[in-house]
Amino acid sequence: YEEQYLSLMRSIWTEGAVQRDRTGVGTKALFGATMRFSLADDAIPLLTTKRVYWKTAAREMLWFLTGDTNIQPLVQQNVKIWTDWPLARYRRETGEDITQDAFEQRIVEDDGFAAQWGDLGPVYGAQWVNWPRYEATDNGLFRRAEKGIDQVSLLVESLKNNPGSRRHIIEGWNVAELDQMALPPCHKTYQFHVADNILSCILFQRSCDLGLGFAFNAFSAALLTRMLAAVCGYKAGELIWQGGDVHLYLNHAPLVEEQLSRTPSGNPKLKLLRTPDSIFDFRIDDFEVSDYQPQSHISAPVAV
Ligand code: THF
Repeated sequence: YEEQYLSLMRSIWTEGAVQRDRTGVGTKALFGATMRFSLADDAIPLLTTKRVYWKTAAREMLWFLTGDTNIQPLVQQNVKIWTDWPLARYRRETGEDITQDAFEQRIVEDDGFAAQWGDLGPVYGAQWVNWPRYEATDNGLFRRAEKGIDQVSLLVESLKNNPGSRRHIIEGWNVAELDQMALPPCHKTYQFHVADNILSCILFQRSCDLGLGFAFNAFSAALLTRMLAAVCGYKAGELIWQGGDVHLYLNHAPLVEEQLSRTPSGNPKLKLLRTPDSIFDFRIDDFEVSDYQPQSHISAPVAV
């Protein structure tokens, strides 16, 4: 299954068009790609050609499900993959030349500081479980309703009660709020499908950092599918991954060259050790990865 990934990486590296992107780093990109990963018998798309810190991705997914958009609970768990964006804003707006470590320490220790500087705006979690609704007031104006739409709960209900539906969707692309987000959602649409008691997922991401983010995005979507299948009493079938602008950052050349020289090794498995009643009650210890003997980690800078 990992050959699909390596072959997409090779195509982009050899045939991709050089793009000047938002971050200024520059990429090679192709538009429109699909990969299919089986989730049957506990199979999980976890790259073996480099070590992927899957617990970081799992913690991030659990954080999305809480609806939180502040990085504080992530940093508390030593998950630092979202720090760059609040850190860049802090440096820009205060002019202070703070290190990442010092910034993260303040985020953890000072709740007021975290509230002011740690929030990413209404990103994934906010849209997933609290998509804003508006209600009319007596004077003909509209105000934001206290409770938004919980897409995740609605999804679980529809998967259980109306499996044949073609509307099993979680959408992150709230057009009206894009300008308030630190970053508009990359993995923006998840569609689920039930056939013969088997749950599958299509993840569409508008933009994919194939060298760094993909490993997380694919594992996370597979994990979410497994969690949903367990809670709804289905088996998991397939993750179909679709990308719009799929790119390799030009400064990821060492990673790309190294990873393309490696051969996939083994078929990792993911076990859910416990199935809570609610999709919101999974904990990190409920996830166990086995048969994972990846090759060494390859570090690469993240473009902010
Ligand atoms: N921006 C860019 N340029 N790339 C991305 O992958 C990305 N994301 C999220 C939002 N914006 C993005 C952030 N997610 C890592 C992993 C996921 C991220 C950001 C960074 C990362 O650095 N991973 C390293 C180390 C992991 C660790 O420290 O645990 C790795 O080697 O995997 C994609 O959704």
